[in-house]
Amino acid sequence: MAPTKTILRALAGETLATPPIWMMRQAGRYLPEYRATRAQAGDFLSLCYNSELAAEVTLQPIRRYGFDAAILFADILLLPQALGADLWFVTGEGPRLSTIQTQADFDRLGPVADIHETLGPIYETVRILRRELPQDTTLIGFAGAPWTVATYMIAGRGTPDQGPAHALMQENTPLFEALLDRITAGTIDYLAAQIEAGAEVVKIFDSWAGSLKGDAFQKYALKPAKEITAALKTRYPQIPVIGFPREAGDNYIGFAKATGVDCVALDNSISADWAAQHVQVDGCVQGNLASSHMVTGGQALIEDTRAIVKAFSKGPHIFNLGHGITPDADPDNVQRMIDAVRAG
Ligand code: 1CP
Repeated sequence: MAPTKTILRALAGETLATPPIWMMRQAGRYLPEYRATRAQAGDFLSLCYNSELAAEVTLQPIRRYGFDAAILFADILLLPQALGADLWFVTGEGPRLSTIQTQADFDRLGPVADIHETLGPIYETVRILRRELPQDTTLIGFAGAPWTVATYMIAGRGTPDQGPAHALMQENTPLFEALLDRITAGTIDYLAAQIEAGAEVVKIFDSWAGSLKGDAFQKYALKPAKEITAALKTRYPQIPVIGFPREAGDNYIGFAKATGVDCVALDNSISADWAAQHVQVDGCVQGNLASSHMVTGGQALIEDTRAIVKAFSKGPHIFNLGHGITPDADPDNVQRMIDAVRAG
């Protein structure tokens, strides 16, 4: 049966007169209603694991803006926690994890089969959302890509250059690859469980793909994305997969074909015209608007929004930002962007 929801139609390769729209980090600190629910939950991780409240913050931007898709409220770092890493968030700084530097550190991780014990509440959030979302809103599940997740597991925190992960890759390649394999297997099971619970699309966030060059990009960004996509397609051939190899540059070219993903999400370091010519030729694209426009607004926001809609108008396209909206964004600028997209 052909899909009827606009996001699913675009993902199936249809060119729509108006692109459907959602926004990375659409549930987040720029919204006063999110801040209120987060305060009620206590802290960020308690919010992720409280299915009722996590569903509530997922629904908030749908109620406010009527986006065409909702993205499950969770975090890419829940999988490492489910695999046995310690995880906590330092207010004002970001995530902290126990580090993986040695074989002994790796050996302390648990088996993939055990992840569902920790992640059960996330699947419950998905089930609540499928009941409560408007009929025409698509529910997107997600996970981090193995490389991006590994950068946090190795360093124990976010790093500007992913130095510790690159160092382990050089100095102990077998250990690095064993970790990547463990995360890949966990990601397949995690996304499969999200699909079983009701996710209609899944997205793989490789936020740090841009620091992998040449052969390393092939081995550690492209290959795991291909493995995850192939495993999911075997079990759920009708579920579309979105890949986001952020800042991949020329490696965006051919990424969809090489991995089997149905859509490639684009950051804003490349031009929409370039991406239309080199990436959209292979299928649906998503993204590209600089998230800084959500802070600064004005005529530049309207012009860039229109330019992206126009550049991608000859093929399948889902409107989105090039990266997550930031806490200092003005919620009114989000409405201005949506109006500019829908006004055509
Ligand atoms: O204080 C808060 O309320 C926490 C801020 C926050 C939020 C709203 C974090 C901490 N995670 C999230 C939710 C989140 N994270 C979603 C939910 C759905 C939505 O988009 O609305 C998603 C998809 C993510 C994915 C995520 N988490 C990524 C990949 C996408 C990206 O932004 O590049 C990454 C790298 C993370 C790690 C993470 N989680 C949170 C922070 C601050 C970070 C980045 C840490 C760092 O690198 O320093």
